[in-house]
Amino acid sequence: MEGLVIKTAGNVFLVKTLAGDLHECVVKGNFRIKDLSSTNPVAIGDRVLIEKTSDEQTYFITEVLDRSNFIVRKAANLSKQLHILAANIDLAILMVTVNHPQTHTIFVDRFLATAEAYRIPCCLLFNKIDLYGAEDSEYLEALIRLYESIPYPCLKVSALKGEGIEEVRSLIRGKICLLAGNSGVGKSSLVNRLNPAIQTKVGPISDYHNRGRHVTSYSEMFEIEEDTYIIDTPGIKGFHTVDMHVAEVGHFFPEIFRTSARCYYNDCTHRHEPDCAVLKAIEEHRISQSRYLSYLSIIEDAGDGKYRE
Ligand SMILES: Nc1nc2c(ncn2[C@@H]2O[C@H](COP(=O)(O)OP(=O)(O)OP(=O)(O)O)[C@@H](O)[C@H]2O)c(=O)[nH]1
Ligand SMILES: [Mg+2]
Ligand SMILES: [Zn+2]
Repeated sequence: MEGLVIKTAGNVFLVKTLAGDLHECVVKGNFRIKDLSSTNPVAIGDRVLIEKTSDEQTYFITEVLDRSNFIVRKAANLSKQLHILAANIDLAILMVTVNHPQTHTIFVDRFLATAEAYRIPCCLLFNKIDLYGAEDSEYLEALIRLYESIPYPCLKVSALKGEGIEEVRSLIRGKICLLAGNSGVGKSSLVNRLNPAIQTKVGPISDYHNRGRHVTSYSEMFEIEEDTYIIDTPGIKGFHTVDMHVAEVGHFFPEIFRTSARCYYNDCTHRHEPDCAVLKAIEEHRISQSRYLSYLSIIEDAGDGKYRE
């Protein structure tokens, strides 16, 4: 029987079959995914085959079907192993707040570049629009102009007041979505708003630096409606690519990538090279300075082992 893994707890996996039944499953024997050294063989979002055991009590996962994509973090155990956070993501949604708490563009751009590296389509959801004064709103509109030009779809919502929620609903319909964003931006509030039966825990923002603390401490897939799931991630700490080469970083900034076709050097890194079309575009304000600074910051990380030169 084929099913979808919607929850994991230790070695037990909750699988929803195509017929809509729920079964708790365990992994059969010494089961490994080829070419991947990960601490978990099965992750939420995996499509699996399951089989009933002869005692008719438990179900075994006998096979993990090919993944269209998956996201990883480094395992906590200091080894080189990876931990698969989720698989088969149709859409990554980054929730951003201009204020309460403030989301920095460098954080947004790193997330977008990472999603590009994983080949996951991405959109931006600007939350808490009910709170913004004139200055915040002006900044918000500038951000939307910037990101829509790249282009990343942008939506404005208020999870609290319900504004923009129907647009979110049609955006996510029929998809497995990853919902990410800084702590306190309102991810759990949005999930609860989309499906009030869920009522995942929402927390107050701590006063400390107006940054919020992590209320949601594990990943889970919430069924918003039939065939529509949201994975509410606890912040996105630890969500990074483990394999971004300096020469590749530009590939994950679509506007930089497009422009780089006109750079003199094929392997131009758009820093000091002569006849660089990207540097020229920045001078002429066709590529945003803030995106370029984010690009540089990822490249500069190559030194600390997070990304490789
Ligand atoms: N004014 C306003 N407050 C909101 C909105 N959405 C969420 N909040 C509040 O922001 C705070 C944090 O919301 P959560 O939904 O817990 O945030 P989260 O992103 O899930 O946070 P973590 O689980 O820590 O990652 C709560 O006090 C919410 O009531 C909104 O649209 N407007
Ligand atoms: Mg939460
Ligand atoms: Zn260049």
